[in-house]
This record gives sequence, structure tokens and C-alpha cells, in this order.
Amino acid sequence: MSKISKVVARQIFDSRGNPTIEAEVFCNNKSASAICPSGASTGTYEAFEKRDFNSKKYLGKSVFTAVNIINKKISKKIKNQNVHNQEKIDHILIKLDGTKQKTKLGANSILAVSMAVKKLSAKLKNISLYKTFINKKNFLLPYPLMNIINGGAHANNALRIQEFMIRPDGAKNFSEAIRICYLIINNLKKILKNKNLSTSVGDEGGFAPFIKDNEEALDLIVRAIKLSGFINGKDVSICIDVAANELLKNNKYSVHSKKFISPDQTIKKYNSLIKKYKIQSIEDPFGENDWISWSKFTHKLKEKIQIVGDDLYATNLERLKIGFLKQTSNSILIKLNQIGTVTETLKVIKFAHLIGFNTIISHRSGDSEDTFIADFAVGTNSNQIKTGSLSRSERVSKYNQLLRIEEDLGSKAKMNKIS
Ligand code: 2PG
Ligand code: MG
Repeated sequence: MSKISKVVARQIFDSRGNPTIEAEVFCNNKSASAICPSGASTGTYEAFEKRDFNSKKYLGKSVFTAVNIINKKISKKIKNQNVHNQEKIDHILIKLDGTKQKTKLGANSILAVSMAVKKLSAKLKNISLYKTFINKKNFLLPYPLMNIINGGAHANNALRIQEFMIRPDGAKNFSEAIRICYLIINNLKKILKNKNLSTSVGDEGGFAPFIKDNEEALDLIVRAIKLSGFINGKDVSICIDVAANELLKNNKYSVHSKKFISPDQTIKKYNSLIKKYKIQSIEDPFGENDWISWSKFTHKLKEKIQIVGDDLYATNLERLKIGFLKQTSNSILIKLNQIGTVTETLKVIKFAHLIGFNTIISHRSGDSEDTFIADFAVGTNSNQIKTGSLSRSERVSKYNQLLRIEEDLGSKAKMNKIS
């Protein structure tokens, strides 16, 4: 008898200080809560985030309508449901909404409840959350894609590329992965200080120095890797998220400078950046509707580096299937709030693995102390996690949870493989 007795929601605040939803689900005198994150560079195909849009309250960003939806409509619908039947509960939520992009209830209301149900189910069974997803044994730890310089919509500087990241490919275990990133970040800080550049951080905890040239940022990272005693392209890989949707006008891109150039010219410039800096992973190099440029790029490069679709797929199975047919990438970024339920996200991951894609579980730029995605990355056999820098507690909390999971696994803890 594990029937849900009630669901309560409240407005709380995310890492940018914007309102967001926390949902708390109750059963057998126990409860679990989950917090919905929120993006800044959001794609058109993402599920809908319901806000009040009342400029007099919280500049339009409050979520009281969505909170009410949970407290009144959702609570009534899932009361008395078996908390262990995640698929059924998610299906009830999807049906109750009834729209393609969850515009009626809002994906933020739905997801907060869906994740809280999952957490409560694990709690009542007294098992660690990471053991309740796809994998039931042989758990592997993901490689962190650690964001160390912020640009684009995540920082108040002039960098066009949104995220400059490092991935510690040479690490034999997760603690070692964190140690490598720690050294590089702290050496980067020294380099910035010596250059009289700001060491303040952006939304995802990476430094946000006031520089405007992508290559300047990449040069700084190469220096920091070297200064830390590691080899770029071997021990550590440089990875980027262009978030090209934000740099697109009339089918031209302004990724490499302020000037808008054709997709073909953009590809050429990517090729030379990849070569020069040994970049191993590139996310959203083109816009969410530009399937042709994606295919061209992937066709040329697919054997060599990881090409990741974020806004392109929006964690949506239909879009991933199109991508598979058109061969637009070889990897997918997974964000639960792009689709809105745990069950739908799991389906996307299963399909991605079936077609040989890497899955990278991701935070949002507006995140919280909720560490659900750390467990989710391990439990879904995802070989990477992207959750910001080793700074700002909403980012570090995910890495700390992965360290706990590593400890919990003991001698069985092994790193996943990056293909
Ligand atoms: C991205 C994400 C997370 P946002 O583009 O990958 O880093 O950013 O949450 O702002 O969409
Ligand atoms: Mg992205």
C-alpha cells in the first residue's frame, strides 16, 4: 500500500534568484520534494514553462499559477495512485495536460511532481535514487563536462560562444576527474588575475572575464591545462557549447565574430578551431531548424569528435528520430525540463543508446540545490554530465552527490566510456 496522499507545491527561487517550483509528494507519512530548473538559452521546441506573466509581480516571472495547478488539479488527480508506478503517474499528468508542449499545466509543474514521485518511491523502498532508473547493476560514473568560462546568454561579457568546458578524459575515477578540473580551474584563475582580468563567475560558475574573442578564451584554457601539468587532447579535452540559436539571423551565423557569415563559412571556421585547439566535443554548432548544416558538419566530422544536439532535439523523441534519419549528430544533451516527465526522458535516453548516441545529462543555467540529475546520470548509464563549474553550490552539489555515489559503490565504482 503505497498510495500518494497529497501533493503540495510552493514558489521558491533558483540560482539566478528567479521564482521556480518545488513540489512535495506525500505517502505513508513520508515525503520527497523536487525543484524544477530553468534555462536562459531555451529552444523553441522545449516544453512550455508556465509563469504568471504579470509584470507587476516579480517582473512577470512568478509561478503562482503553476503552483496552484499542482495544489488543485494535479494533487487531486494523482491522489491514491501507487507512488511506485512512475509510468502511470506520468501518463496521467501528460493526459491531464493534453497538449503537445505541455502548455496547459506547464512542464515546470509536471516535472517537479514527476521527479518528486520518483524520489519518494526510492525513499520508501529504501534504495539510493541512482539504482532506480535503467541500470540495475554495474553502475558507471559519468565524465564531467565542466564549464570553466561562461559567455553568451550566461555572462555579461562579449564572448559569443556560450560555454567553454573541459572534460578530464584521462581520469581513472570520479574523484580524480574532479581533482583534474580543480587544478585547471585554479590555474586559470591565477592566469586571469595576472592578466588583470576579472575572476568573477557567470550563471554556471565558470569565469566570465570581459573578453570578446573565442580564441582568446581558448588560449587561456590551453595555458591553464598546460600549467596544471596535463596534455590537451589526451588527459583533458576542450569542449564547447555554441548555443548557435542565439547567433543566427537570416540563415547566417555570427559565432566567430560579430559579422554574420554563411553556414559553409561557419563550418570552415569550426574546422580550424577544432584543429587548433583539439576540441573534442561541440554542442549546438547550428540553429534548431538548420538540419542541413548539422548533417553536413556531422558527415565530415562524425568519426572524429562528439557533436551534441541540445536545442536541436530538445530531449524530444520525435526530433531525435528525425536527427537519426538525417544523421545530424552523434550525441544528445538530455534536459528533463525540455520534455517534462521522467518517463518521457527515459524513453529518449533508451532510444539514443539504441542508435549509438552518447547521452549527456545536463543542468539548466537557472538551477537549484536539487541533485536529481547526478543520480539520473549514473542510473541511465549516461557517459557524461554537464553541470557547470566547481563553483556555486547549485553546480557543486551535483558533483558532490556523484562523489557520494562513487563512495557508495566502493571498489565497484568505475568510470563510463566515451565513444
Ligand atoms: C545549454 C544550457 C545548460 P540553458 O544551453 O546547454 O548549460 O543552458 O539552461 O540556459 O539553456
Ligand atoms: Mg546547450
